[in-house]
Amino acid sequence: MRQHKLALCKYHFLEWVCDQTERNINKYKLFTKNDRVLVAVSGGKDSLALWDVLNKLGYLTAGVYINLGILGNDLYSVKSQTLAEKFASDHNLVLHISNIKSEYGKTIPEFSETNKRGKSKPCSVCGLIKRHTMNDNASKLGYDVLVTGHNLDDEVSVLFNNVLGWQVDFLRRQAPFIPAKEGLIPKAKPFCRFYERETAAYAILANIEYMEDECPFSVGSTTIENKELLNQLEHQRAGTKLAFYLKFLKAKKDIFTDLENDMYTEELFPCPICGQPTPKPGYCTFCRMVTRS
Ligand code: Q46
Ligand code: ZN
Repeated sequence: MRQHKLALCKYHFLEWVCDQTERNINKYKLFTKNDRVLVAVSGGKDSLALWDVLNKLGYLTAGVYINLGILGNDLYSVKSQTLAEKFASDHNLVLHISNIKSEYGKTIPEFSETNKRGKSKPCSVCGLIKRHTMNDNASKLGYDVLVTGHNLDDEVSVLFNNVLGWQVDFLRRQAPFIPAKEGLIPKAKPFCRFYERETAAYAILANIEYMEDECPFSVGSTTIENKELLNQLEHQRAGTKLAFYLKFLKAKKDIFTDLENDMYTEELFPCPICGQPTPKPGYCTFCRMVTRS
């Protein structure tokens, strides 16, 4: 691991990932051993590796998997659900499953065809539905925190995009921990300091069976383009991505000096249908989309 100036054997690498995760959880005050932690599981390497690490560390975890109804040539949702279920049953863990088609009447590709948000690509509709459904599951089932497997490469790609567009509100809310807000459960990213290749190495070395195929809609996405650009920078100078992210977290405290009070600047109103906050009085974007489609 050039960026850390470390060379570890399999045993010590697995141990290092667990130790570093615990450090991140404590450093960013993500949750404690008394909290009920819901892991957002996609069937991919990051979320299953995260669930495995949290389980080994003795946290009280369960998983939530959302079947998006995305098929493509490799039956993406069918295979990824099977792998998430297999991991849960092999480790004797509870996995909650939501199915977008059965709950809201349409799959992600179908929503995207009938909604202007998704006309060019379903990712925008998909992101909105996933965020809503994850939050809904976590609060209805009484979990204390929702955790996701976002790694450093994911975080840096989003950060890069937010800086390019000077998306100030998004920059304000980009953090390893987002506290609760009325209608929103706290969210945490314990893997935010791990490079993607480290989470992949963990999943392989820990013998986790994960979904290797990417979602068919991820091809040509901005996230992937950003990751390629940032990989070139990292290749020229090891540690660039980690420094970019950590220096951002430090600078944020100077830029947004009122951050301690609230991560949200705008006034928010509860949606009369789902109760989740929305910037304008009335139905939230999710409920408008689902009731109209
Ligand atoms: S699952 Fe959904 Fe991703 Fe597929 S449709 Fe796009 S957002 S790429 S993480
Ligand atoms: Zn709503």
